[in-house]
Amino acid sequence: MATAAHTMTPLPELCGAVTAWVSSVRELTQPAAVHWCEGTEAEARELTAGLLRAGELLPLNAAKFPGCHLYRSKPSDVARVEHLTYICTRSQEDAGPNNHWMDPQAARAKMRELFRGCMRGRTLYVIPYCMGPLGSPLARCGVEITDSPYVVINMLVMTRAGRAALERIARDGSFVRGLHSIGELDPERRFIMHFPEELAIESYGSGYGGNALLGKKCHALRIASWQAREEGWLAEHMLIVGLESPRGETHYLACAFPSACGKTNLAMLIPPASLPGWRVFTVGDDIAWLHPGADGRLWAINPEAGLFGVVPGTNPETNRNAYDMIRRDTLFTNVALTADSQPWWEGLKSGKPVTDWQGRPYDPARGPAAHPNARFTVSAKRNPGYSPHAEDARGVPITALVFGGRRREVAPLVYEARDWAHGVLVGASVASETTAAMVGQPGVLRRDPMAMQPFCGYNFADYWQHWLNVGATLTRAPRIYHVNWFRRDAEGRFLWPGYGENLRVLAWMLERCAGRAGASESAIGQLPRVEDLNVAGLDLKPGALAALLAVDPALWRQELADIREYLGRYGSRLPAALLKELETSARRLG
Ligand code: SAT
Ligand code: MN
Repeated sequence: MATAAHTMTPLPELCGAVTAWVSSVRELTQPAAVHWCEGTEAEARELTAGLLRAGELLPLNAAKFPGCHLYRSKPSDVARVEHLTYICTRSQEDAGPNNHWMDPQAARAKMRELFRGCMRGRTLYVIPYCMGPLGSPLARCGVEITDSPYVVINMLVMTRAGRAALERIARDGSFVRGLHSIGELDPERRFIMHFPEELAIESYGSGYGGNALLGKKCHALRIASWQAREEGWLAEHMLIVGLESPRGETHYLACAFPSACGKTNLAMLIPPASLPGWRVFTVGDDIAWLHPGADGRLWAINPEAGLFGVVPGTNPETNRNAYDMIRRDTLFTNVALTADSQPWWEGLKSGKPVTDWQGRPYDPARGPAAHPNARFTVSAKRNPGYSPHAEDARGVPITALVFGGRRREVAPLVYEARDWAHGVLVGASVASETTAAMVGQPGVLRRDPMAMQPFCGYNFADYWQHWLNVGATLTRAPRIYHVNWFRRDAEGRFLWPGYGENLRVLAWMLERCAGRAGASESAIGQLPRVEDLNVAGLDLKPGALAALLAVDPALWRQELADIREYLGRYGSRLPAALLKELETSARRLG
């Protein structure tokens, strides 16, 4: 009997549409070789070995960090570049004031010139991938072409990539086309272009994360948000977490926070010892695809298969599971090194850096040892809390949706929206201080609706209308909440301990959804009273909880005026229902 290897069809013969596209890209980019990714472990090992031989990957201490490697980006290529990211729709209005826009023909022409001959002397890799469980009707596929083997080894972890994905593409008959080249890694010749009307992405000049792993933000959010509107679902920048209560009930929450605001930590939350009986399961840590189900509920899948998480701050106290998870078979990007080649980062609380993220002798005068946006890439299966339902084809049912930002004042610890339409306004009004996940000044407050400001592939006004439309189809819609873990006192100290203690807030939400927890009515929604939150065993400063739950009328009048001004930028396309909700809140504030 022939072995499987003998009978397997060569990848280029599986799907004519993919092969034709690869041929045209090959002609344009002139690579020295073409490699179709099978997606096997042996292939990943060979690619890793090649990168090690080329000196592009560095081995880490094999006794302490088996199977782990370090990659160092170019110092000018360490974060997403929103100012170079474009949505190229025929009509500029469709991209909206929230996106940079370029005419699709002009963008194609510009990119053609950049891509022409850019892979000479390099290998062109073809990565067929599936976002979501391979057998799920909710999953969607794409093909990334890249000349970066570092991108390939990331994509092999972050997505279901290889033969099985290509077989599904051949069955589906459609796929997102993502063309990527690192080019010269020159910030002056760097563009991340999206063509949602053609389900296409073209990215040139960066090798970093969201700019280059095209399955992630480019496909699973920008292009997918467009597909989702056409097909009646939502593609969101949300983690998905399952909480099993001491009663033995499991509920799932989908929570949106801007990049580097703790999504991975919340998705992998460790219950504090003073809250016995709770168990936490991770479904996803960054992206959720939410579909209305036949039962009137919202069902979620995680389109990703791995985590691309922020390293700094990870230690046994902040996130024990993440700390353990990244001690083997993990790819580190832009961390520092100890004398015995262990990875090191700020907030690790042990060890000492001798080499910084750029490979120089560590000198504190030059800034942090690890880059603040240093990342780990690791399979979701390495997470000890990975949900047994994370790969369910139909997804998991969502009990509550949570929006949050990083704000030192104004936003209380938590509040509950009055209903779905008010919840859409709450999501649309999210504001957050910028972080190291994007190029630019960190710590600047900006509007980041639904944490999707960098990721919505079309006009936010149409997106909010789509949210309202989806809500109207749900007979058992999730309740909607807003949280702020980052509120500070007058001295600038955090009022809330965060991390595992956030479970206290999530537990209140679940009790509210079950009709068991109290709240007090405020102009902006329902807030827990001090007695409604379980703070047993929590060492809060006197008055801290009251300060965390305070809604200052003067600050909120200003906040609502800012929100009105912001929403006004969307003109006549803005759904009237949002303004109506805003007026209701304003009237209640007086
Ligand atoms: O660079 S990524 O987009 O992958 C990470 C993030 O900013 O959320
Ligand atoms: Mn993210």
